[in-house]
Amino acid sequence: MVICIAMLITGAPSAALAATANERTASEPGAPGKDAAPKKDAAPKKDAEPKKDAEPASPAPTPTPPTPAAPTKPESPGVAPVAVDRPLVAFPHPLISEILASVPTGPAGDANLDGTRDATGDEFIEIINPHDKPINLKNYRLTDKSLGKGKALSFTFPALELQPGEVCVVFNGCNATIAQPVGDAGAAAAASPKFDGARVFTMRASSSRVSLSNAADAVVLWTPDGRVIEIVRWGKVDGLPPCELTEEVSASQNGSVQRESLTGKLVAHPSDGGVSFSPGKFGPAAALRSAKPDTQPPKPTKGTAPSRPAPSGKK
Ligand SMILES: [Ca+2]
Ligand SMILES: [Ca+2]
Repeated sequence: MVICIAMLITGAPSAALAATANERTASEPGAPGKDAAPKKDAAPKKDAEPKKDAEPASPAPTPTPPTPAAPTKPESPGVAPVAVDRPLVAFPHPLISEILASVPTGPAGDANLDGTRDATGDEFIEIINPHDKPINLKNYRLTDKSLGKGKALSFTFPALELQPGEVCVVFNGCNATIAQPVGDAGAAAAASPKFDGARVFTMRASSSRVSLSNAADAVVLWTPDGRVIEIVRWGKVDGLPPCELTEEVSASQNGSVQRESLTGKLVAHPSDGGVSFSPGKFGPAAALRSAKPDTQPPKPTKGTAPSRPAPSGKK
């Protein structure tokens, strides 16, 4: 009675009281009303019975724990496979691995080892074969930002098969007398022991104006059919064609930029005893050179390598 009166007299508190009342009723055993209705809904035990009948026919799916994946790591890898990521350029294109545009001053700048430091003649572009198969450089072309127009820097390779990981250096060559063996646009030469066994070329630049600008320029690599496949640029350069592999490097180098790995960026060459370039030498490619694709076992596929050896008897 008291509760009823309160509900009638007050507004908001009545709701609270009502709620309390409802809760009380709901929790009270045997209370009629709401409890009855849900029971009706849940009541149909008939549904459960057919299930019983069906049980023998199709036993309830036992929650089968997924078979734990067998460890994919080989326990004892005999020979460590050469881990080579997908090259930055598609096969069969070469990849620029180092550029020396800013020749250091003094004797330390004699990159082509002809005994004289020359701001133009000692410039070089180093390329490698980043693939696991040989490539041929015939008619690939290197230019600067002028894209080979006019009397600007341009060098077209003669036929030369580069083995996987093999390095090739193209010196500007202006006023230079580079030690043999050295090739040019007419013909390639044998590997040069003076340059870490690389294939060495000279552009035979006819003038010191045919050179790479220290402040702003680009090295552009062209395919034999005239497509641009790689651009390395520095400083403010306009008019370069679009190219998927366009890399911007710092213009202010007193030395070269070299790739930090086969698939890495071009970064300032570490200064090794005061020498901040390394024509013909590209350490990361050594792994490719030592790999012998023909005799290598099939490359393990990431994550899916079977742990059990395949049956060897059956064909
Ligand atoms: Ca020199
Ligand atoms: Ca190098």
